[in-house]
Amino acid sequence: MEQFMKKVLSQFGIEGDIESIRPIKTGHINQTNVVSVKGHLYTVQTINTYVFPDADGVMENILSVTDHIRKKVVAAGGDPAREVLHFYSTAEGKGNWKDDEGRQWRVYDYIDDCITYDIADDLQILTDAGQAFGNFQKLLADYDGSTLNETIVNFHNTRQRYVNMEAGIERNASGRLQNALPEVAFYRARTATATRLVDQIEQGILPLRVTHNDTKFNNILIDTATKKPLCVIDLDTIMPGLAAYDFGDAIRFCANSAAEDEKDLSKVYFCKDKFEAFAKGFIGGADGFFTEAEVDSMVWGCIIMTLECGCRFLLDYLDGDKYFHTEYDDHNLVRARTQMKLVADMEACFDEMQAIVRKYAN
Ligand code: GN1
Ligand code: MG
Repeated sequence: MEQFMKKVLSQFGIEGDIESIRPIKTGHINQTNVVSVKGHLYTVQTINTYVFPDADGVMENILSVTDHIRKKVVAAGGDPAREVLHFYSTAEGKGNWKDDEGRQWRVYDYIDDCITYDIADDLQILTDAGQAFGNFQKLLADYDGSTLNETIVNFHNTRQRYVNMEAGIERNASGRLQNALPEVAFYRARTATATRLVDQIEQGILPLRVTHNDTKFNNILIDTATKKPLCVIDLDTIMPGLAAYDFGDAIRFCANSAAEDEKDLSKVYFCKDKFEAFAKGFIGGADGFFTEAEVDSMVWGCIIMTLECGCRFLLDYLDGDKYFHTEYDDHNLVRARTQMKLVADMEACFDEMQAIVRKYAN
């Protein structure tokens, strides 16, 4: 492992003996290690090529977008070593290197003295995180989205996600459909809702922006000393998208009372106070950046991103756990159920959520 890691690092121009290797287990997709060389910490990751077949495209996007953001951080007098990820390039100028077994590697500086949260309890941190994710869209407002590679085709096309779910039900590749009939019925009953944002893009109601598309609360690094957001990470899915995708996916994750895979559903509920705290930062902090139609789409985004993620967990369960890392047999089904509980809770307080969003938009 150590010898091989050394070889990987040397592809990116980093030489020296490895002092330690520490795995990080937070994400559901890529494999990550923190590696120390001459006292410097590097994040060394293999890109999951089942999820991201076009690793070149992923890294082209990331190198270019981080470059764009770095210039803005410098111009604003910020610290580019801590406020934006710094990726290393190979001798050919690529951000990824393919080994003999076909694994795709990338390396970036590990940002120390910060923390990520899986569950958010501090409302002030939520407001700050909302502002940071909103600001991320602002930083990329002048970035030409048409130059980005589509790293996962139709990633947040919830209409297509539903088509995929139906195909998975039909295939029943894992033979586990019988265990998931109430879940299938729940998601199916919301097919009309699921297509709403896609319809509004096609109707020209909602503008496409450059969005992050995976705004889980643990994709933001919080400075340990100041407790303020430092840097947005996990940039694999930066693509043209809707403001409501980033807002909605963040709420799906951070306004949950419990973990995404909590088995005891009595512990899982939608937290209105957390929703409000995040909305205050994301929408209130954006100072009129979002259009009227975008403001109106935000709560729909929360419900639709939660439905979408839930139906993806359900599909993966039916397919036999091919996409998301799982730790036990029903892990994806458990995840699909927590998302259902959150959707039901949000449906019940839809009007209140709308009123909160409007309050901060004005
Ligand atoms: C995956 O990479 P990670 O763990 O932050 C997934 C997201 C899901 C999320 C659910 C590329 O995110 O879309 O919302 O799991 N990322 C990809 O936890 O599919
Ligand atoms: Mg990710």
